[in-house]
Amino acid sequence: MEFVTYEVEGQVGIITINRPKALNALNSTVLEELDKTFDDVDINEIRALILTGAGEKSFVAGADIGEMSTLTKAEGEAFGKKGNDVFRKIETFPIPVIAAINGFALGGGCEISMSCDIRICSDNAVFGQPEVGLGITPGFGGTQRLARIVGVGMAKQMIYSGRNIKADEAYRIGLVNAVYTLEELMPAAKKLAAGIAKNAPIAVRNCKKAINDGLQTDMDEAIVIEEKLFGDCFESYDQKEGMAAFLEKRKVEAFLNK
Ligand code: DAK
Repeated sequence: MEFVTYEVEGQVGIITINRPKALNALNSTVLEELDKTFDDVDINEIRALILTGAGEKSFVAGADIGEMSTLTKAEGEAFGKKGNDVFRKIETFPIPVIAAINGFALGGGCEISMSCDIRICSDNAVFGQPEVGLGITPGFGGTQRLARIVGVGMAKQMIYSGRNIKADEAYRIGLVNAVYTLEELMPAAKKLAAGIAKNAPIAVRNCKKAINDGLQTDMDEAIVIEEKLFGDCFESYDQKEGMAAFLEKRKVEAFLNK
């Protein structure tokens, strides 16, 4: 691949958007390669993913403005769909995805981080939805996901003003869960991923689905969604092993994803 790399460390996969000359901006090729990379992840082996950007300056500085500048309405729609399909794939991916945000996360960069389950960032990170200054609306889910994560009032302020915010403010409003120095960011992401990877994979997967699906509906339906996914864990090897280990006062030998 030209712009995306994928490495495996134990049960953790690390996906890096690697186009540092353009601050990892998302062009069509990056989006296609990301799509293929997620398709190729072995979800029987990998239990958590980290998404990050190459270099020390930028996670993703947005969709590629050069490529977008000449799009027709139809091409703009097709580009938007390409991005939205990848972002939705990340959001609904069966295993958790941690965004390790190492610098600029603007426009599509902020949006791709919001399609991940968990966001942590370096202290040089900058977040923003500057699209209105370019004559467009956020087009990769920003108007929807930002409001769900930080609340309607703050999302409207950020989107209408197009003002960037720094890491400390992103932390204060709940856009990221933690801030680290650049050097500490990847070790922290790997530690977090390893902490997820050691738990029962079917249970973690069902938690993600329960939270995501439940948020799309009212509480009565959401509770039914949770009940079904809770029930789905039973009779699995991992459920039996997890409970047996507790009752026998020993450590879990291994969760086997079955
Ligand atoms: N696209 C293309 N190239 C970019 C880029 C981007 N978003 N951001 C940076 N680059 C390139 C620069 O052009 C420059 O390339 P060269 O001139 O060296 O060839 C190189 O990266 C380094 O950038 P700078 O020289 O500008 O670096 P600085 O440190 O001075 O500034 C910056 C860094 C991040 C503040 C600045 O580069 C910047 O403001 N970048 C643009 C940030 C931005 O506005 N991002 C939002 C893009 S809009 C849609 C779906 C989605 C979207 C739209 C439509 N549809 C449904 C159709 C999404 C839109 C967006 O994301």
